[in-house]
Amino acid sequence: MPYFQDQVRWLEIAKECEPQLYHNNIRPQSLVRSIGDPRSFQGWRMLPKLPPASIYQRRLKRGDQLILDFGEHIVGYLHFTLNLIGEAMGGPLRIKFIFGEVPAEVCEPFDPFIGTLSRAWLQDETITLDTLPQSICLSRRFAFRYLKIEIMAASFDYQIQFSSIHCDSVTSASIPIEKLCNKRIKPEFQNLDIVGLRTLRNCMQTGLEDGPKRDRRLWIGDSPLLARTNYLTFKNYTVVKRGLYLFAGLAHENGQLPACVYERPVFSKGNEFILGHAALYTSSLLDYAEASGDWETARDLWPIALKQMDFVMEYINNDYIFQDIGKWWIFVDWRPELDIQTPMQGIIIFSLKRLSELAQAIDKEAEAAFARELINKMTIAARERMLSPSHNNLFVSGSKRQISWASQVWMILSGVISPQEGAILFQKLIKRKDAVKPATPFIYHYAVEAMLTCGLKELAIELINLYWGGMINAGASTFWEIYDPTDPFLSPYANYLLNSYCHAWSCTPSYFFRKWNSVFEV
Ligand code: RAM
Repeated sequence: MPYFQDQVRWLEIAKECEPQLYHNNIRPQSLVRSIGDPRSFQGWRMLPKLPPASIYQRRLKRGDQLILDFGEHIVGYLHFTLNLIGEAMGGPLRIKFIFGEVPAEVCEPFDPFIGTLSRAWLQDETITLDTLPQSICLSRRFAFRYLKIEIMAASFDYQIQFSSIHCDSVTSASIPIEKLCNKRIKPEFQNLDIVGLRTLRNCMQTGLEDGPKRDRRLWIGDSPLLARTNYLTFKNYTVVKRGLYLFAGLAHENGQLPACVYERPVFSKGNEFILGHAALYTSSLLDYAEASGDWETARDLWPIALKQMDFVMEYINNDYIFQDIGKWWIFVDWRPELDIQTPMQGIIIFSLKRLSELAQAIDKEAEAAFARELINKMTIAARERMLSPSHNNLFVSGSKRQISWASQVWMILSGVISPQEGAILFQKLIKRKDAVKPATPFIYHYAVEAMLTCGLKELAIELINLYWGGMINAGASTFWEIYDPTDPFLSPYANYLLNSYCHAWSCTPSYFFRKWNSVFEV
């Protein structure tokens, strides 16, 4: 039984909002050679070897392999034509395609496999052909920059030769990124902008995907970041609306918003529930209405935004402090040692404030009246119990009184302290070697946002250059799911090859360059 009587209608709206896909043929830019180099990201780099024409001159036999570089990260379908060199095929041809977002994926063996997610996320595909010539399109969509082709088996009496290879790339972003680049920003940020826009473009499919390699679905926590960047760049409001309705229409039987949703083969949901991310839905809804002017959607989906606060309340103890009672998944960052109490206190205060703002905008103040008192009490409690004089007046979290970036950032963004106080806090934080640092662009995004809110322009610029710029220096043409400058192999999934190297929650430099344009323009 659906919890909300409108769920079926909501799914109908999600269906109507399916965006058109735009296609573009992308050809390989060069034939490259991989070089093992401990100074390169994850130990590998590519040397441009030969111009693209040489791909079509090579005659290949059993055991041969090629690595093609498409020049930048793309998402789409591989098409190729293979010809026979020889009289006839004495035996079938077996050929393997390995797609890599980063060099290591085409240089390191996938097997024997270790990892906590499916081996099938690693992008390799083997086909067997009985006759040649043939023109083929691989049916699966791939996300890649590098393509390794291995001739696994063929009989001695023939060779093969490619006469064409291209990727039919797809996106629902209708504007070419070259047209969107913010020409007014300083030259040092131009490339960051292009990579941010490309990341978002490649994640914009018939829905917004968190990563086109993995997970190829919309996660509720990622969606506000890509939506905000989209409003200021591609301006595809319909694809965001589709996501908002999809989450609402697929609500669990107790009214909880699912943590992620799938579009195919039919609309369906994952069975997870992430408390803080569900609470932030209200903020996404308000962002959307403000950006698009579509307040009707905000009114329509108000009941589900409000309902999420029931689950939040269970986690607030009598002292108005967030207490993890262990019922649901709490995600703040991919850092296992991170204590989530203080960041969650901030996320909830922030969400309640956004709920109040939304309520005010759509005349639902009476229904959100409870939020006002809660915001005040949780704010006072945070200042009294989490701001620690014995820790140089930084916020601490949990029984071990941990100092982390996530805690300070969410205390600032939730307004528990003023921007002036936040500025002092940050100056102290950056000097603390013992503070738990973020692992993902997800939390680095909020760190930059908090710095800009506190007027710390230089610090924000430095962080963007160091973190997102660090990925570009390591070879990124799209931004990654996870990046730790001190550990290139860091992975939440016990295998860095499973990481997504085009991940939508990392596209936000392009948002900063427009939202806070005066900081970045010449
Ligand atoms: C991973 C992905 C996704 C994120 C969740 C919490 O699967 O990185 O983007 O939202 O975790």
